[in-house]
Amino acid sequence: MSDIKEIIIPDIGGFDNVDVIEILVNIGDVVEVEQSLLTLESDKAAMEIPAVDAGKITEILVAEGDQVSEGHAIMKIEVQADGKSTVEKPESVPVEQPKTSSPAKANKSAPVKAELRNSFAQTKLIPLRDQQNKTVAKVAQSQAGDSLAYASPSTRRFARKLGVDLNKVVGSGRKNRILKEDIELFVSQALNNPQSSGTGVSTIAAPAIDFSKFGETETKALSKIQKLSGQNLHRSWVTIPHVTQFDEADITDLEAFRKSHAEEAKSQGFKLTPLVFLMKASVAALQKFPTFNASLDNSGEELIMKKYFNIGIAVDTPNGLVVPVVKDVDKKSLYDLAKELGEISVKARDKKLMPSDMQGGCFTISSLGGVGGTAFTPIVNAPEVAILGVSRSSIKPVYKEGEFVPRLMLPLSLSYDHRVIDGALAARFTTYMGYVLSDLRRLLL
Ligand code: CAO
Repeated sequence: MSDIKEIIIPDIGGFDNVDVIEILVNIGDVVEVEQSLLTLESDKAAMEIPAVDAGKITEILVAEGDQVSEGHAIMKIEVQADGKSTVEKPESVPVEQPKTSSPAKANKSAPVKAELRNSFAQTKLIPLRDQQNKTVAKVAQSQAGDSLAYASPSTRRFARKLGVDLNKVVGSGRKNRILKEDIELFVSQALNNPQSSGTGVSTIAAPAIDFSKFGETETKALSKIQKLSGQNLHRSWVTIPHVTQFDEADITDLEAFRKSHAEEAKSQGFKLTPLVFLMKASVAALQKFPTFNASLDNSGEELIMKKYFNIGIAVDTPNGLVVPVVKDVDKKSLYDLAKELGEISVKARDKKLMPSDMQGGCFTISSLGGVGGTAFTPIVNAPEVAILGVSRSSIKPVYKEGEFVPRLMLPLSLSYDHRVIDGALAARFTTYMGYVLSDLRRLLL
C-alpha cells in the first residue's frame, strides 16, 4: 500500500517569494530522506529543500523561475503507507505546524522529522555575498576557497567533488551565479589548455585574513567583467615575459591640427581626441615592424603574422575594463575612427558589446590620457604581443637648435612580449611612432 503526499516548503527562515533556481529530481526518481529536491535562491541566500520522506516523485508542481514561500506545495511523492520508508520517522517528535491556513499548508500535518527540519534551517541556508550579513564573514573565516563564491549548494558540492576552487570560476547565471555548466567549462578549459590554469608558477596559498579585526570592512562582489578580465590579465602577467619601453612623442603640431578640426567633428556629432591619431600612427608602426602585428602559435615555435590591422581599445566602464576592437584601422579615415570610437565607448559602457566586437585584435591601445599620469606598465592583451599605454600630454621644455622651446609631449609606454620582441625593436617602434606623431604628413609616406 502506498500514499501520495505533497511535499511542502518548510520554514525557510522568514524568506518569502524565493526563486526556484534548480530542480534536482525528475518525475519517477526514487529519493531518500534528506536528499535535496530543489534549490531556492533569495537575494541573501541559496538553500536546498530536502525530502522528509523516502519515496518516488510522482509530480513536480513548480518550475525553475517560479517563486515559493513557506507552505507552498512543490512536488508529490509516493510513500509506503505502512511506514516502510528507507528511514524511520520517529512518531514521538513534535512537529511545528504552519501558521497560515493555505490548503497546501494544511497538508503539513504529516509527520516530519524535527531533526531534519532543524538541520535544514541551520545548515541548508548558505548565505551569499552581502556586506551586512555577518554570517558571510563567519563563513569566510571558517572555510577556505569557495566560501564567498556565488553558487547553489549543489553546485558547490559538484565543485568540491572535482576539486575546483569556485573563486576561479566565472558565473554565467543570473547575477553572475556559478552554474554547473560553468564548472564543466572551467574543467574542460583547464584540461585542454594547461597554460591557462597550470602556469608553472607555484606559490603558497594566501592566508585567509579577517580584516575586520583591524577595523570596519565591507564585502563587495567583483563584477563579471572584472572576474573575466582579471583571469585573462593574470594569465598574461604570469605567462608573458613583459618589458615596458617608455618614450615621448612631440605632438605640438598634431594638437594644433586636431584642435583646428575639433569643431567640425563636433558638428558631425563626434569627438576628435588624440586617440584616433594614435591608432593611425600605431598602424603605420605595425606596418613598418610586422613582428608587432603577430601572435605566437600554441607550440611557441612559430609566429602567426597578421596582414590585417585591427586595434583594440581599452575602455574603462563602471563594470570594469573591456577591450572592443576597431577593425581595419588602415582603411578608415580619422573621422570614421573618431565616430566609431565614440560608438563603441557608448556600447561598452551600456554593456551592449557582443563577443564579436571584442575579437580579432592585433594590437591594443590603453589610453589614460583623459585621466592623468605620466607613465604606466600596461599588460599585454594576449595573444597579441604588444600594447601601447598612453598617458596625459604636457608642455615641456625641449632643447632644439640651441635653445629650450615649449613643446607638447605625449608619454608612451609600450609593453611587449620579450619572447617575440627584442628591446631594440621596441625602442625602434616607439621612436618611429614619435616620428610619425610629430609630423602627421609622414603617415602618407
Ligand atoms: N593627453 C591629454 N589630453 C588627452 C589625452 C592625452 N593623451 N587623451 C585624451 N585627452 C583628452 C581628450 O582630448 C578629451 O578632452 P576634451 O574633454 O577637452 O575633449 C579628454 O581628455 C577626455 O578624453 P576621453 O577619455 O573622453 O576620450 P579618448 O578618446 O581619449 O578615450 C576611451 C576614449 C574610451 C579610451 C577612454 O574614455 C577610456 O575609457 N580610457 C581608459 C582606458 C583605461 O582604463 N586604460 C587602463 C587599462 S589598464 O587597467
